Amino acid sequence: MNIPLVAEIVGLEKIINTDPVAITFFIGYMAMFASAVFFLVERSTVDGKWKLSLLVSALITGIAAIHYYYMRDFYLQTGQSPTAFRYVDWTLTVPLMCVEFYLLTKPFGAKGGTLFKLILASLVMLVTGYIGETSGISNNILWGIISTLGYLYIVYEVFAGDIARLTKTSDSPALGRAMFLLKIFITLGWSIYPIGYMVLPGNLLSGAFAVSSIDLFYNLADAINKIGFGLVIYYVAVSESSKTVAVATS
Ligand SMILES: *C/C=C(C)/C=C/C=C(C)/C=C/C1=C(C)CCCC1(C)C
Repeated sequence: MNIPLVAEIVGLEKIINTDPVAITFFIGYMAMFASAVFFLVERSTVDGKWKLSLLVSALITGIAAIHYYYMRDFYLQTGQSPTAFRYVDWTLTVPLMCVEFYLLTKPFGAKGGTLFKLILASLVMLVTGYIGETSGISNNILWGIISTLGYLYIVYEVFAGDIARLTKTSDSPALGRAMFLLKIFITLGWSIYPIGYMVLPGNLLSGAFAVSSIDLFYNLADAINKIGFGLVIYYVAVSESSKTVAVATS
């Protein structure tokens, strides 16, 4: 049997009480879990074509909740979080966010090709980002730049490419408002990640922040982006569904 030493317990308690990174792992886990339950339950209150969008929101937050469950534990035991957990999570959830863009614009003519381009760009962004974070100091700026090209391509698609065009021709005010908010998420919200990356040793902002761990950036960004993104889609789904009810009863 493995009885922990008193010193170990005191150490753990100190981490939980005073380390902001540890606290954000806990909050992140609970918030993601609660959101997944919320989106799943609310699925039954929206119209047919929105049910899939809410299911995808539940998957995004649910996948993150499970990763946070493990990352939180690992962090408490070791004071670190493996880069791989983080990137496995993103490699599943960011393409699912691309699916959300596709589903939102599909009723207005989005094609599979658009989805494919978005997913490909997100994979380029994440695979090169992972190489940059794990391959050491000497090349992480270069890989970060390549990764940023993938990111900028997604921004381009949403602001000026297929997604923007379909939103414009959709004449749906709810979709217009949702896209406006989602644009804020992918520019301001998503930019937290490359900023966190640039604080890594050897990178452009190294030493600029007195934050010991890049995980603080990533935890905050994940909570904002995954839950906020899902709530925006929930908002469109609810407003579009109530429109159908209004038409049906008038
Ligand atoms: C739920 C997770 C999300 C929305 C993750 C998004 C991640 C990014 C936008 C990451 C971007 C990166 C760059 C643009 C350059 C440096 C490397 C990355 C992967 C941190």
